[in-house]
Parts: sequence; C-alpha cells; structure tokens
Amino acid sequence: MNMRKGLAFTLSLAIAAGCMWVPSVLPADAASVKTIVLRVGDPVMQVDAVRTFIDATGAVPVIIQGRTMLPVRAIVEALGGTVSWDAGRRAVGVVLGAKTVELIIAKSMATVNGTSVAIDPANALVVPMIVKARTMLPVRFVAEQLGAAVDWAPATQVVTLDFGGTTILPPAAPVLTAPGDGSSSTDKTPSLGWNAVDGAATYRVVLHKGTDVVLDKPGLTALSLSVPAGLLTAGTYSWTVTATGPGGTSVPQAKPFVFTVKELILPPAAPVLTAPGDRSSSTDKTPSLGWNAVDGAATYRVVLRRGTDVILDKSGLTALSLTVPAGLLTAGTYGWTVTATGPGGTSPAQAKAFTFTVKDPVVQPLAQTVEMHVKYSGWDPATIHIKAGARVTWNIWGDEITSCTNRIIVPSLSISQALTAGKNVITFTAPSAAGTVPFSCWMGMVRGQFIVDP
Ligand SMILES: [Cu+2]
Repeated sequence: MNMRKGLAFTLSLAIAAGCMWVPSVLPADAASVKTIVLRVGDPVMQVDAVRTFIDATGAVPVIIQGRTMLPVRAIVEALGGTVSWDAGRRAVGVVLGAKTVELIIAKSMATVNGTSVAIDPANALVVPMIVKARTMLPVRFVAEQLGAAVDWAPATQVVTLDFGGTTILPPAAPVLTAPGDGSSSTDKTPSLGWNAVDGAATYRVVLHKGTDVVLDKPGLTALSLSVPAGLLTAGTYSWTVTATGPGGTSVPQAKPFVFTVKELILPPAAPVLTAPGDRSSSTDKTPSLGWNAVDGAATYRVVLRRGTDVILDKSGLTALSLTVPAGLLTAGTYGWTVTATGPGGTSPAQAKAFTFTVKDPVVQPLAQTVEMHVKYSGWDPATIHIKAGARVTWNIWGDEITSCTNRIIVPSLSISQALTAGKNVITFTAPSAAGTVPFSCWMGMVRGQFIVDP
C-alpha cells in the first residue's frame, strides 16, 4: 500500500473518529490536474491519483435538487485556483487563471467573468447554500465553468471532473437569431434559430413561460429547432440556447430572447344582409339597410353604390342598420355591401352585393272633376280652371244642344266628342305646364278655354 493511500485511509479514520484537522497532500503542479473524482456521501475525493479530504470538516457531496453540491475550495485549490468568501454579500468568489466565477448564497444566477449566468437554466432552485456552516456549491456548474467535462455515474453516484490537462474552454454562448427578441406573431410553431459557435458539438434549447419550462431540448446538432405543435398557447415566452463541446457547456445568453405568441383571431365572417330584400324595389328614398350581427365584429362598414359610383360609405358603425340619409337617392338601382371589422381584421364583403331599386313615386295625378253646361248661349262656364297634370273628368251637361254644339273639340288634346242631351263625360290629363287650352264647337265658333293652373 503506498504512502499516500495509507495517509488517506488514516485521515478517513480520523474523520470517522470525529477529529477536524486534515492536511492536503496534492500534486505540486496543480495546473496539470487531469481528473477529480468525487462520490456522493464520501468525504474523500480523488485528485488524479491522490485521495484527499474534500475539506477539514469531513464535508461530503450531497444531492440537492438533483445536483451534486459540496464545498469547492479543495477542488479549486487542487486546480491552482483561489476561493474567496465575502460574508457581507454572502458571495463565494472562484478564480482560476483568467476565469472568475462568483456565486451568491441562495441566488440562481452566478457571474462568470462579469456576465450573469444561470446556474441551472432548467431549475432556478439550484442555488448555493450553507449546510452545517459549509458553503455548498453545485459542482457541475463550477467545474464546467472552470473548463471541466463533468460526468455523472448515477449507479455509483460518482462525479468525475475531467480537466484533460489542457483546458478546453467551453464554447461561447450562441447568438440567437430568430424569432427576433421582443417579436410577436400568431405562429404557434416558431422556428428558434441561433448561430453556430466554435467548440460546440451540441446545443440545448430551453424555453420558458414565466418560470415554467415549456421545452428543454439538449443534444441538438442543428442550428434551429421548430417548436412542436400543441406546445404554445397565446402568451410570452423566453428562451436560451447553450452550447456544449469538449470544453464544457457555454453560459446561456445573459438576457434570454423573448417572443410573444398572439392568439390567431380570424376576421369576422361577412354579415348576412337582411333588408331591403335583394332586388326589391320601392319608392322609399331613405331606406333602412339592415344586416345580422357576426361573431368577432366590433364595427361595420356600409358601402352603397349606383353602378360603380360610391353613393355612401359609412364605417365604424356599431348598430345593425343604417338609414340612408334623405336627398341621397334618386330613382334607380343600387348595390350595397356590409363588411365587419374586429380584433381579427375585416371580413370580406358579400360575394354578391344586394341590390334594390328606388322608384319615383307614381304621383297619382290630381283627380279633378269639372262641370259645364251646354247652353244656347254657349258653354257655361266658358272658362274652366284645371290643375297642371291633373286627371280631369269633364262632365258636360247637354242642356241646350244645337247642331253647332253637338260636338265639342279640344284640338291640343286631340279630343273630339259628340255631345248629347244629359251627361257627357270626357276624361283627359291636363298639360303638365301652366297655360290655356282652348276648346270649341266642332265648327270652332262657340269657344271656351281651360286655364291650366300650376
Ligand atoms: Cu257652331
């Protein structure tokens, strides 16, 4: 049994017996340390070929939050580094060569060469802690930061820190590329992309929603990862990518990228038009245009056309009808559509516009009845007032008809009618313009006239 092994065995006995003082007999050339082997629960570690106590109190590696925790002073010093303790800030400082790592009790973020680094991106509960007055640090994080490749043998609960003599630095944190930081979209299967980094063999993407890990994908060799369908709902996500290579694992991005998934809100459907019925017609020049409400609509827009001319374009409507203002419509045919707008956008218009026809009201000509008697003296009365455009019923009483007045003519209205005793009725439409309309006996002698009043 060689000297060193004997000493180590004695020391472990001493510890078992409860004595606190332990000398360190590590190799002179700390920088050449290749491997450090620890075992959970075992106060003795192996530095290359040398077995030594982890610390003078017999502290042993323990597993907390699935991570191996232990005082790292002996390890760091075995590598030729230094460990400092700032009681005020409860901060442990580790310096090895150009590498400076600071961890603070109960904090999940450490600082590596001034950059803030998550100790365990997937578990914020992995933090430095004081156990039995010993400062316990996560050995994987510390060792990886110092350039070791860390191996964990679950069966034997042995942790091997391989420094390989040559310190291969862990790769740098990858530069994230897409989706852009702070971007938002309705895409629920975004492709997360990053740039390759030297010394990286694989990448690990960790996607969070708040503190919840939504996706944790290690061992990636591609430079992008499409988020599987069904994983994301509307909300804001943050993600980081670390790179792992022979030199260890990179720090994640100091500031995770963030993107927001918006719920895809579809535009509302085209409203169903209700009134006036399609292709209806009426004399109403202020019709009420009506339509049914549609889901997801906040406002509506009515567009009324005559041919291609836009007669009315009203948007921002919240009601389900619009009365066409007076004075806008004249007789003719109109086409109209209604679109709906909501958070999801604007609906299409109806595939086929509804049409309606406005007719000028058929103004029933004024019906007017006038009386005239045929006398020997002539027509009685010989001047009769009628309304322009009126539908005139001319009752001619043949009281005293002669061979002269047995026929009456109204040349301008092409009227020529025999008159007989009793009631004779002539109907005609008065000229639409004011003026006079002469009439006479068929010979043109016995005269009379209508005065057409406007
Ligand atoms: Cu006559």
